[in-house]
Amino acid sequence: MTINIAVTGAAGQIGYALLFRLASGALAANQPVSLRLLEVTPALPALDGVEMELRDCAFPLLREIIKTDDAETAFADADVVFLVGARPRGPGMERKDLLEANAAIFSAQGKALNAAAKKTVKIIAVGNPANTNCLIARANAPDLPDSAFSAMTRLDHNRAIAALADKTNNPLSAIRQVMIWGNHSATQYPDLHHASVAGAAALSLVDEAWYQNTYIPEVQQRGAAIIKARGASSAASAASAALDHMRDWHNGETAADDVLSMAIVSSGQYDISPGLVYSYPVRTSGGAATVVENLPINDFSRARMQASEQELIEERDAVRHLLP
Ligand code: NAX
Repeated sequence: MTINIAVTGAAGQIGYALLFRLASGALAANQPVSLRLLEVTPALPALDGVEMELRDCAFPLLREIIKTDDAETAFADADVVFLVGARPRGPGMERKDLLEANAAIFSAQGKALNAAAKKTVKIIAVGNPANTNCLIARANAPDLPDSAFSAMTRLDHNRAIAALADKTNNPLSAIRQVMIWGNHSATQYPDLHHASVAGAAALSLVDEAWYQNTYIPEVQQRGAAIIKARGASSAASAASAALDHMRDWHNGETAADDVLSMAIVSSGQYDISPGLVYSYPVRTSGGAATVVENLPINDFSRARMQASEQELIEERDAVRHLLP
């Protein structure tokens, strides 16, 4: 059966890195793909060019490309939705202005998802501020379950694994149970207290000062470092992480000795305020993502988890007047 995949912001740089992999069948092996691409009206000509390139790849699984500036058309019968398009911070824009501009976009898209997507849809918010954009879309889609919504911290998770493998001189496959808590922002908490490297506790292999003063800030600030080096924000790695997130959720089975990081609608796990879109350690199975509960949390971790929660509460409160 064809999988209907909607991508917003499809003519942007993450879109450009994501669409070709989706069209090649990287999300669901051997499943025919219908791509539904949403853009703002002025970007539709650029999207025509992307469509030409997609067609020129002659991907055998790519059965249909729909380009539109209408959200309901893009989300009609969607199985999987990548909410990538968002308003970037413009000159002189305050954080609050940015939150409000995105609240308008994600309210409208939440309503369109509610009206048009399959009830079994899986949605990932990538566009920033990703967690709060997801919360806004969720609030505007009363007929969809909480479990339909997620926001991306998989790029942070992948960065955290890669940095630990590098530091300990081990292959990526030796790393287990690295996790990101909280917001996809500089308050995110990359937690190594449960992580292992080739079976040994990660924190027994690295210096505590390195973990606290180098590793944590480097993972938190990796996006800024890439902008500084490349003159543009992460695109290929972000697209790759979005694909990892959705592939594992859609039809992956997380190993019993590992976790993934995914921001989901909290139902209060680890005493986080219910309703916030908060990144947790999860395992996926049978198309569902479940928070890994009952991990012991020490004071160091608790303080960082709460600081990120506090930031998410402030973001939510800044747009509360726009929520239904
Ligand atoms: P670009 O500016 O290249 O592309 C964004 C595209 O979205 C543009 O083509 C724009 O026309 C479109 N767009 C804007 N409003 C729209 C709307 N209402 N409906 C449909 N399309 C709309 O940005 P890009 O580099 O692709 O990044 C996209 C988003 O991902 C940004 O918000 C960025 O901050 C965010 N990121 C999130 C990451 C994460 O880990 N969660 C990491 C990477 C990235 O920074």
